Amino acid sequence: MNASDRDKYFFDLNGFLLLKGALSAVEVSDLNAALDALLPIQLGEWKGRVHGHNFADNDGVNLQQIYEGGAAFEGLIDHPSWIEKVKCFVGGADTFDYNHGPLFIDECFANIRGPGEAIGFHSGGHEGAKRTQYRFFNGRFHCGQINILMALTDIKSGDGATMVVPGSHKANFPHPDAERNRMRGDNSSVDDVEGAIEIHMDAGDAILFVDALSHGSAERVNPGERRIIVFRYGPSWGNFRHGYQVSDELAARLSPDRLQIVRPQQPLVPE
Ligand SMILES: O=C(O)CCC(=O)C(=O)O
Ligand SMILES: [Fe+2]
Repeated sequence: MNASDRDKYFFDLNGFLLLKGALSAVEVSDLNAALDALLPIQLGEWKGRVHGHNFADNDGVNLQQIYEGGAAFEGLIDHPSWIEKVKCFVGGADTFDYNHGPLFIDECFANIRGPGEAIGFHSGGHEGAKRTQYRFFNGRFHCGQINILMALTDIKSGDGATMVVPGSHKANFPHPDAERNRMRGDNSSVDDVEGAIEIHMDAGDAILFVDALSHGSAERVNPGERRIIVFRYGPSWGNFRHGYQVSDELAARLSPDRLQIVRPQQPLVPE
């Protein structure tokens, strides 16, 4: 679905959109079954081309390069619930940004998080990072990184919901509560950051957000696990965040449109 005028207004205002029912119940159950087949995974372990990884000690396990994990994940590369919106917000049509096509996925992973786990508060417009920037110029969006964060389980109060400070993609100053926490040596807690809201989701919902938005997650306090998948899209000249590469097997399986998004350029070398 294309970005509507309503999408554009609220994305510009808040830095995110909640896409209700982005994935069908069948898609959610296929994705969970495909994840079950990859789990458990240890840090540093490879399951085919899917890699066990974490960002920090307490934010759960990531299954990096999840689009390598089977057909269920391949459908997320250009999913109709978000791909046209992502193209609109990354933008760049008819400019040098489109040199190798519309998009590139620089990171995609599933994350499994249990009780006591969370991800700390990070990002914000004040950082000025080019890679993750929010930009609107001459009537068009030109964002550096648009994330699609999909819920594979219901994520409600106590489940460790994603938290955002609406509008913080345009912030010029660090959040004072984050600064206070940093001074205390605790840069992790999002729960006591004024203006941060939990985004509750049903399994199958997705959050579209520009990475410049200040965000993190509440700590999971409920038993059981929270499952999400994140795909990060930027312009086609981007590079992998972690240095993973697309396998020849995946490249051979994908349609030209999907391949363009995961590997916009073929290496150009002498025969
Ligand atoms: O785990 C979350 O809810 C937030 C994940 C996050 O920080 C991201 O996808 O950039
Ligand atoms: Fe993040």
